[in-house]
Amino acid sequence: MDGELKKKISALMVDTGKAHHAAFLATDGADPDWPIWYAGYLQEPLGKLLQMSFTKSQLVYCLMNADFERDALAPESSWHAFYADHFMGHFAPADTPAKDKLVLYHFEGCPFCSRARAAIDRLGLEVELRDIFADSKHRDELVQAQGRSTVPVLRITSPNGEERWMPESADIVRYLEATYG
Ligand SMILES: N[C@@H](CCC(=O)N[C@@H](CS)C(=O)NCC(=O)O)C(=O)O
Repeated sequence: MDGELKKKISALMVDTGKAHHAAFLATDGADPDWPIWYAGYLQEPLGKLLQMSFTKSQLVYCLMNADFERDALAPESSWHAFYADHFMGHFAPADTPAKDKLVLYHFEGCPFCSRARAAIDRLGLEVELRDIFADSKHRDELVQAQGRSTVPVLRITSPNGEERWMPESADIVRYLEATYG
């Protein structure tokens, strides 16, 4: 997670806490509806830090969740750091987006395969090459999935394990260019 962003959100929480206390001085900060007040104060600056827009209701919901979770899981923790973690866990973009795993079934002397390999090189992609003549296991996998051994075929496995098999060199090149170009 982004340490700088966490520091900024944490500081914003401290600031919000102070402003709330000043607004509710008469009750020494006591305010049963504090999430509503916090949501109004946080809406704009938190949206800027996380680069997204929130409705007040979303913030009220998140603040209440953070409060329940902290009480249940880490009552001794620093509240502002806990809230910062909570907001980042739910809303900050991941540092590295999950990537599809790419495997190309091919063989050396195949002109259609060399088109696909050239696109992979041009785009600097990490693709596992499986030569169907160098290892009969690769050929068997391909026939099992496609019902025939025509190459090239690109196997795309998404982070959730979903698999897609793409034959046709022109389709493969188009797909790679469109996705990674
Ligand atoms: N239209 C296909 C043609 C692929 C093709 O003909 N591949 C040849 C090798 S260059 C092949 O695998 N032939 C053996 C077979 O079809 O089993 C493409 O562009 O990918």
